[in-house]
Order: sequence, then C-alpha cells, then structure tokens
Amino acid sequence: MKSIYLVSLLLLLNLAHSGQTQTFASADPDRIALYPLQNDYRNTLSLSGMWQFRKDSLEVGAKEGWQNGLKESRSIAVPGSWNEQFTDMRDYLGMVWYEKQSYVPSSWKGQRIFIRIGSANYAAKVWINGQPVGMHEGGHLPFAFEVSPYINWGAANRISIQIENHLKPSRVPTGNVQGGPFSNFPKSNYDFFPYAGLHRDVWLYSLPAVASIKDITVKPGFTGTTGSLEVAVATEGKATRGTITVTGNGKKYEAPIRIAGNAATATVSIPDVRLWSPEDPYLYQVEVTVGDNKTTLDRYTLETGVRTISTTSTQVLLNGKPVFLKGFGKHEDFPIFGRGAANPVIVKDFSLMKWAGANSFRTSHYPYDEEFMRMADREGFLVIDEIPAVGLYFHGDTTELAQRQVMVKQYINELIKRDKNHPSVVMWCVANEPFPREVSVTGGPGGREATPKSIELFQEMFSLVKQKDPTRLAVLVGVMGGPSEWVGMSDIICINRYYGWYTHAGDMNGAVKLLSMEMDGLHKKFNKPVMVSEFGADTYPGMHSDEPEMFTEEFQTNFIKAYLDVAATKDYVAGMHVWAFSDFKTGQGIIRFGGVNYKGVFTRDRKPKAAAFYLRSRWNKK
Ligand code: GCB
Repeated sequence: MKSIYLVSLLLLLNLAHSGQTQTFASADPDRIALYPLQNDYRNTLSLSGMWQFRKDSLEVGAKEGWQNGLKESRSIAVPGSWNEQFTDMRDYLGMVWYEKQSYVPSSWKGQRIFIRIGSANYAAKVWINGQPVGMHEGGHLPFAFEVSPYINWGAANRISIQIENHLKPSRVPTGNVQGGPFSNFPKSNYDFFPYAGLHRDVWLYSLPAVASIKDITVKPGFTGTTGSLEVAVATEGKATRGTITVTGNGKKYEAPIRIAGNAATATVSIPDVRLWSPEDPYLYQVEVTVGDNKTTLDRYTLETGVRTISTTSTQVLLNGKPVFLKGFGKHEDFPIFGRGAANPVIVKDFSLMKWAGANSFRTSHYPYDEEFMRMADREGFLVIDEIPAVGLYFHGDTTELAQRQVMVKQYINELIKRDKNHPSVVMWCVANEPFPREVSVTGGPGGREATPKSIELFQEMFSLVKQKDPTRLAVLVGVMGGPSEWVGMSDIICINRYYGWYTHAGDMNGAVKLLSMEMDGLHKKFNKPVMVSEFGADTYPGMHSDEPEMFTEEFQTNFIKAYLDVAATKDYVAGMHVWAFSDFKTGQGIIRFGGVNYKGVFTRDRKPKAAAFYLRSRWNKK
C-alpha cells in the first residue's frame, strides 16, 4: 500500500517537474501523525508571521504564474482568517494566494525537508519555488509534504499557497444547500462564520535521511496499581532497533525494540502508576529512539497519560470510576483573529473554563489547534473531539452525498492520526446535528425518518472510528427533532436541546417537562448514558429584567439552572455541556443580531455574563 503511494507520488512529482502539467500529489495522512519537534535529530522552522496575500476572484493565478512570484500583493498575518484582517474581504470566500520567502538553514542539508500546514480552509495547493508540491481538501486539520527536491540552498525559497473556500453541498461542512435549515449569508449550512485562510502555524521541518520515526501510537491501560503503555512505532528507512523510554513520577522504564518491516511494538509496565484525571492530569514522557547496530538515527518524545474510558448503561467511567462531564461547546473564534490560532486566547480559555469549574469541552464543530489539545492534556480536560461534519444530510443528489462520505472518512482518518495520543481525548464525535429532510432549526415540523442509507453511512463512520481506535468512545450529536436511531448508535446519547428557546420560547416550565420526558424516553430506549451536549439561550450582555425574559442575563442563568436541575434528578445523565463557552461570529440572518450568536456565557472578548458566575458557584461545589 505504502509503496503504491510512493510510486504514484514520485510519478506525479516527475510529471510536475517536467513542466508538462501542474499535477499535485494528495496529502498523505500518515505525515501528520507526529507534531514537528526540535531536538538533536530533527529541526523546525516556523513560518508564522507576515505573508504576502492576493485575491484571485477570477481564478487565473495558476495560469498567469502567480506561483512564480506574487505581484500587487498586500500583507496578511498567519495564523488568522482573511475575512477579519481587511476592510474588503469579510464575505469573500473565493480563491486567494499566500506567499512567503524563507531560507532553509544550511545545517539542514542532507536531511529530508517537509512543509506542514496546520490548517488551510478549505482547499489548498502548495508550490515551492514555482514547483507544484501537493494539495489538500478540508479545513481544521494539518497536512504535510516532502519538499526536499525543491529547496534552494543558500538562497531564499518562495512558498506559495493557493486557497479557496467555496461553499458547496458536496463539501464537509456543507454549504450553499438548497432548502437547507439555515437562511443566512454567506450561505453556510451551519451556525458559525465560514472563516477562511491559513488558520494555524505553518512549519518547515526536517527529518533524518537515513531513518526516521513516522508514527507512534500509545495505548494506555492499567490493572490494579500497575499501569501499561503499549507503544507501536512506525519507521521509514533503515532503522533496525531502538528503545522506548517512559519517564515519570521520578522513575524511568525502558524497553528495547526490534524493527521489522518498519514497525515495532513494545509494552512498558509502570508499577505504582500515577493515573491521568482532571484532578491530577499527570503526564508521562514517552521517548522513542531508533537506529542501527552502531548508532542512534532519530528520536521523538511525546507526553501522554495513563487512563481508561468506558461506560455502563448509566455512567461514563474514567479509570473505572464515574465521572460527570461539566463544561461547554466552544468555537475557535476571536475578534480580528477570526478562526486563527492565538496562544493568549488558548491560555485564557482554559483559565476561564477552570474558573467556572468545568472539566470538559467539545471541539465543536471541528478539530482544534494542536496547542489547544496539548493544553487540555496538561490542564486535565475531558474532550469530545469532533470532525468538521456539521450540517450533514442524506437526501438529494447522490453524487454529492458520496463525496461528503469520502470527506467524513478522510477527516476521521486524519483526526485520529493527529490526536490519538492525547489522554484528554475521551470521545470521537463523527457528526454534529445531521439533518433529516425538512427539519428546521427554529422548530419546524421536521421529517423524522432515519433512512436506511443514512443508517448505513453512519455505521460506516462508527466502524471506521472503532477500527482506528477501539480504546475510546464514539458519539454523534443529535439535533432537536432528529431521529433517535442516529443518536442511538453512539456510546453515549448526546443531544442538543433548546426547549425554552427555539420551541416553548420563554416558557421554562413547559421546556423542562419536555426535556425530562425526552431524556427518560431515550435512556429507556437505548439503555445508555445520556448527555445534553448543547443547551443555551442568546443573551445580550448588559440586558436585564426583574422577571427572567429572553435575551437577558437573568433568563440565561435561569435557563441553564433549569436544565442542570433536570439533569441532577436523573442517575443516567453523564454530562451537561452549556452552549456556548463564548459568543461567536456567524453569518448574517434574522436570528443572529449583528452576525453574532450570543449564547456564550462569556462575551466574544471573554468577559463573564451573569451565567458564568452562576456556573462558577454551582460547578465548584464539592
Ligand atoms: C445547535 C448547533 C450550534 C448552534 C446552536 C444555536 O444546535 O449545534 O452550532 O450554534 O444550535 O445556537 O442555534
């Protein structure tokens, strides 16, 4: 399989080199398994900072040779969404070009050089020094290509990236859907702004040429007080042996490995193990070195925790003990950065979630920046890690449906490749609110059918997840009015509910009765734990009323309290995630005042509303 990939890659590169055609290799998901690392065998060079930028609304750039040098360009910051940085680009989702010049240090000569792009939303093509290197579709996940043959040594290298974010029904997330549940502009088929651009760091990195570590998969477990880490290593090149060293809690454990067919596995036992949990998010260091009889050729170090996750019919168990998920659905969203990764915002969000007493969040509605996931490991958060499958539907054009299914599978592959070693990740989420035909977000009639086709496609997704990672839970998050058969496939039943808001507006008594009845019904039907993965009310900060009234801070507090009170009466409820952590940008539409969803308990710039103080007092109680 791998050699077929290599041959086709070389073929494509050759073709491209000959100048006959601009053919681009597709990104190999195996390339994103390990985050770039600087050590004595590997190098990294961040290309984040100012880039040159040009709009290509007529899509003529490639033909006109913009990859050979961008004229009439302007400066743009990377990471960052282009929609927020200029006064004329907010709603533009067409084609653009990014360009940056960079030297590659001469000390990297003789190594293999790669480019890694943290996230390009939505489809990207990459050239180095005018040579086509590769392409990738889908936002929110990284991709990488080897660029060794194209590097100019002792001179600047031009990196050109073409990106477009056309909204299409064949894409995931979906857009431009005729008769979809959203009527907003731009026409995304979901409730957040379809930000575009280079949203995360871009890196050049190098790997040793003779042999290198390509992937490390660590499976944790424990029996009694003895922990174990089963470490699977995949290599490239001529390594024949190596060592796995686990360090932590003042001790060091080593296991030698023999590499055959570029793979090796070893299990390391950890007596008196210190388990990972929100109360004690303890991380062990796993260092893998590989080499031959004489010398070490590569080294990679990662941090992970020893913990298990499972369920009973009523509870989620972390390390065999019940845990309740208190927290939020979130977005990567901040003024001016748009969806661009911003480390101070990451740090602030964790500190506010802790302040509020949360122990969990969902990466709604797409995978988050890798620094965010590393923080979750260190800060002890239980994460529901979601692919960008929001606004899925199963009716209409069958070719588009097939294309969406290819994309969701690609996302599952890439996400699990990237995030598999994070102890914080306890569940994979395959979809948020897939829509049956004619369901309406504002509580319209909704066709409740779960067609055989939709069931079959979800089964494919769930079995792919379980095949890639049998150690974690898998869920899908169901929409109000959606068929229970879909959520029934999840390991825990996750439902987004807005009784008291989109239906029973303002009537909290009616709302909680319905919520309570529905939850009992779901638990009875599926005999699995239930979690309300979204509930919330739009709240304009600073708006008040003596008796709680919609859009006021008092109403939001009351709404959240009412839902939490219902959950507290049911022993099968395993978690409650408030929607949302903070206000966030959406498209324009009549239910989104100023193009903002105001359901945050913090404002967009992270100021607490009254509900944040309420959660803090409730969730911090022992
Ligand atoms: C939902 C969606 C979320 C929306 C939210 C709302 O169910 O999952 O993306 O933002 O409702 O506020 O309408």
